[in-house]
Formats: sequence, structure tokens, C-alpha cells
Amino acid sequence: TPRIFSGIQPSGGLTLGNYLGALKRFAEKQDEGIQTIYCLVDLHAITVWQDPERLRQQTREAAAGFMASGIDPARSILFNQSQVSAHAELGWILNCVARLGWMNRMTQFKDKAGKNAEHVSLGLYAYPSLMAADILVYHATHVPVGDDQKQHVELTRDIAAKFNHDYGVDFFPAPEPVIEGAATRVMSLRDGTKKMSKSDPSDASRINLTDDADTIAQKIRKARTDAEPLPDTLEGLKDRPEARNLVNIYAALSGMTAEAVVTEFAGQGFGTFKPALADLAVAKLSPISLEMTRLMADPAEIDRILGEGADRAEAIARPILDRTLDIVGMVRSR
Ligand code: AQP
Repeated sequence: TPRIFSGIQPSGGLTLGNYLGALKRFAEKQDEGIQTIYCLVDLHAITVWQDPERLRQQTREAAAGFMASGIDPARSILFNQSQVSAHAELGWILNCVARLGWMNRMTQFKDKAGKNAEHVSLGLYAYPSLMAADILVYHATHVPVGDDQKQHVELTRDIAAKFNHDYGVDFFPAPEPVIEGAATRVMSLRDGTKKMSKSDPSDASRINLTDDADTIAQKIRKARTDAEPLPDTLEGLKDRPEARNLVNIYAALSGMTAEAVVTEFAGQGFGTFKPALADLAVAKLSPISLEMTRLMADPAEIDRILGEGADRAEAIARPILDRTLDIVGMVRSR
């Protein structure tokens, strides 16, 4: 049976990239009648330093962001990772299955570690095998992610296959990455070659789901672009990453194809296009930020929802972890 799992790190405020690459699509999947499990991956977040009080706050805020984006905790399972210990337990077993050579090829680690790889945490390096555990502990079949996470889902497939092979079982299914839509990689507003990221030091590089209308409009107005008007075909955006990014954002927010956006604005300058994009972004994001504010007013209710989600997640994960422990040869006498 198809089952969807995906997660987001509560390592900062949610961005437009998280919304278009993940949240918006998470909500659509839930409406397709497939079981959907969505997780705030707090154990992943601490692979880089997080202030404890802020981490708790960000986890609740991210939960509010999920619900404000249309994820309904009655129809989807919504919880934070650390409340279901099966993730960490399977993560350890998969650390013993994954090979160093595989981890060395992960581009996200290289990007995040930069030149300072000696000084980052061991957890940051092992991140992809914990992510494999997140997915496999539910026997999830489909993983909706942004384009940047495709490599990690492919690694998960390799880890699942090696586990099955090493233990001579047909136990873990190979999950499929689901990457679709006009904005599978939203780029920074300051640099069209870098992805929009919640941990970018420049707040002007991203739109946060909590930004108010004026802030959104101002960030779009100041977004880096070139001086050319929009071309009449997508081909004309090939070497213009900043322009291409704004067109993609417009397409994803409006539900149009990027081609249709270019046709509509062909020959127009950014003096026309940016205000139109700002209006659209404000219209789509304001209701989300208002709803987040409303939900955040009751943190106890958010905690209750996450606890209930964790109970439902645990009921699926625990038997799969137990079976894994049996396969691996662990004595289980209680
Ligand atoms: N810019 C993006 N465009 C499209 N999708 C994106 N996602 C993230 N950024 C973009 C998708 O959001 C989901 C959650 O990602 P994450 O929070 O687990 O980690 P990340 O990919 O590392 O995201 P950030 O915002 O860049 O976080 P930090 O700064 O903490 O590393 C994933 O499905 C991802 O594809």
C-alpha cells in the first residue's frame, strides 16, 4: 500500500522554498487519499547548533506552518521526530549498513560543511542515514521533497537494498522521490545560483512564511535581477537565473506553467513584473501567516497535536523496528 513520508527541519523559520517545494505539495498529497506522515525532524535540526529554547519555539512554529498550509492533523500524521525513538534506533542500524564512500558523495554535506569539514558534527555527516531511517521505519513508498533532497532519497534506496541483500530478506521497500511542480528548487532572492534557505545569514535572501505584506513586497522589489525585459519564451531565461527564479515562483504560486507566465509578461520589465509577483505572493501567503499567528497563540494545543501524532506514528514504526531488530539478530526478551 502506498504511504507517504516527508519531513522538514525546525532549524529556523519556514521559507517560501519550504512552502513551494514541500508544504504546498504535502497538503495536496493528503487530499489524494493516500496515508501521509509528516514530521518535524528536530533530531536533524541539531546536526548544527540550535539554541534549546529557540528550537522548541521553532518546532511549534513549524507545526503551525504545516497546519496553516493545509495539513490537517486529523487526516495526516503530524509529529516531531524525537518523540518517536524508533527513528534514532533504526538510524543506528542503518549507520552500520551505509558505507563511508556513499556518504562522501552527498552534496548537501559538502555544501553545509564547506571548507571546515573537520569541525562540523558527526551527526551532520550521518544525516542522510537518519533520513533513510525516517522513511524506512514506516515502509514509506513515496517521499515528496524539493529537488535538493533527491540525492538523499536515492541513498535511502541504496541503503534499503543493501540491508535486504546483506540479511537475505525482502523487507524494506525502495521509496520513490516525488519531485514535481514549477518550483522544486526556489533560489535565493540575492543570488540565483543558491537555493533559498532558512539558515542563510541574509534575511533578504528569502521570504519567510511569517513575513508581513510590506516585508514580502519589499523583498521582492529588492530581489536581484538583470536589466532585460522578460523574453517571450522560456528558452530566453536560460542564462538568467534570477529572472528564471522569479518566473518559477510566479508560476508555482499562481498554478500556471512557467511557459504561460513568460507568455503573459513577454516584453515587460521587472518594474511591471515584480509588483505583480509581490501582489500574488501577498495574496497567497498572508492567509498562511495570519493562521500561523492564530495557532501560535495556543502552544499547549500544538504540543497536544504533536503528541497525538507521535502516538499514531509510533504505532506504525515500532512493529517495523522490532522486526528489523529480529532480522539483525538482537535478543528481545521483554
Ligand atoms: N529552496 C527550496 N526550494 C524548494 N524546496 C526546498 N526545500 C528546502 N528549501 C527549498 C524543501 O523543503 C523540505 C524541507 O527541507 P529541510 O528543512 O529539511 O532542509 P533543507 O532542504 O536543508 O532546507 P533549508 O531551508 O535550506 O534548511 P537549512 O537552512 O536548515 O538547511 C525538503 O523537502 C526540501 O527539499
